[in-house]
Parts: sequence; C-alpha cells; structure tokens
Amino acid sequence: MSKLIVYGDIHGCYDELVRFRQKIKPQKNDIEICVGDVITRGKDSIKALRYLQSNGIKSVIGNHEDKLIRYLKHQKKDKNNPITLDEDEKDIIINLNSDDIDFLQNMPLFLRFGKIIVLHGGLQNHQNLDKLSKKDRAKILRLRFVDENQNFVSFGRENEESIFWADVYDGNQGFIVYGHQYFKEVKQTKNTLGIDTGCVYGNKLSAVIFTNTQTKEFSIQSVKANVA
Ligand SMILES: [Mn+2]
Repeated sequence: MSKLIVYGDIHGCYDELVRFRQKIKPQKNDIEICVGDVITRGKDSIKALRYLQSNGIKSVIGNHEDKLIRYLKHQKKDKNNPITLDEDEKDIIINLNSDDIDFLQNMPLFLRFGKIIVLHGGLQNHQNLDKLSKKDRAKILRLRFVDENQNFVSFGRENEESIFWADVYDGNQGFIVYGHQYFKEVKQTKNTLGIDTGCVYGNKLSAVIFTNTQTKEFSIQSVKANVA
C-alpha cells in the first residue's frame, strides 16, 4: 500500500531534506507533500524548490510563497509595488526561472487525502474548505491564534487569552496536518498534527507518514538540522 508522507516547513534546508529522504526511502507509489514555506530564511531556497520539482514532491502554499507570488503579480502592473522584500526574498526572486514560478503559482491552498487535510497555517471551526472567501484563504495561510470567541488574532496581537487554533479545532473538516508554527516537538491534538519543528532554526525537520489515510495511522520521523 502506498504511503502519504508530509514534510514540515523546509525553509531552504535543502541538505536536510535530501538526507531525510535518504532515511525515509520513499517508494515509487508513495505520495510526498510539503506543508508550505519551502523557501526563504534558509540558505538553499532555490535548490529546495527545484529538488521538489525534480522528485515529484508537491507542496501546499505557505505564507512565504504567497508573498512572492503577490509580489510578482504586482510587478506586472505599472505601479509601485506595495510589497517590500528583504534581501533573501530579492535574491530568490531574481533566481526564479519560469518553471519555478509555475510551480509556485500552482501550489494549492490545501490538499485532501481521505480524512486528512494538509494546509500551511490553520483552520477555524466555522471555515468550510469548499466555500472559502479570499479573506479565508489569507487566514488559512497565517492562522496561529484565535480569541475566546474563536475570532482570528492577527500576528503580534496575541495576549494571554489567545488560544492556539489547533487546541480548539473540532475536526469538522477532517484531520489537519499543518506547519507555520514552530514547535520543538511535533504537536499532536485530537484532530491535528503540527509538524514544523524549526529545521531552519537549528532544531529538526519532521515528517508524518500515513500508512492508511482512512484510519489515520501514522508515524513521525525527523532528522536533525545541520550544525551551522
Ligand atoms: Mn509560515
């Protein structure tokens, strides 16, 4: 039976990704997916992006890919670009070829496999993946905290009352595998699995491997980040 392998945020950690796949040894029929934020911050964003393409690995879109796509869209218009890039992002932009851009532009917001959903940030209980507004899409890429009324809390506006979305997600859309928020260890709740274990911050790269997407049987694997 083929497996579903979902990788946490890679953020340009190409060496670790290659080493990780040598350890996992994906088989031909296995499906490999990333939770987004494949690029930026780490040293080898372009290499990581091309490695996915040449190995048939898909990714849902992360907020960092979304930012670059929005930047490129604005570049086509005859106005000042409202999006400011840092040096790392500028460097990525000038090195993207047309295949890379196609690959980025075709990253879906979420992917579904049986009862499992892969997306970058998070989901609020009222959101229906089949009926999303443009605002919902932006939130799914960025969600971390909700308030006591389950409203989205913007980045930097968290306080003691803020609740991490996965701690209150009721599972109504399925079992969600996500990244975006760095945890030292994979964070598991009843209906979610957070697999960004901060490889780019020197911790480790993690993946969840489902042997059956209906029963949600899974195992976790990780590789340590390279010593900088
Ligand atoms: Mn992110």
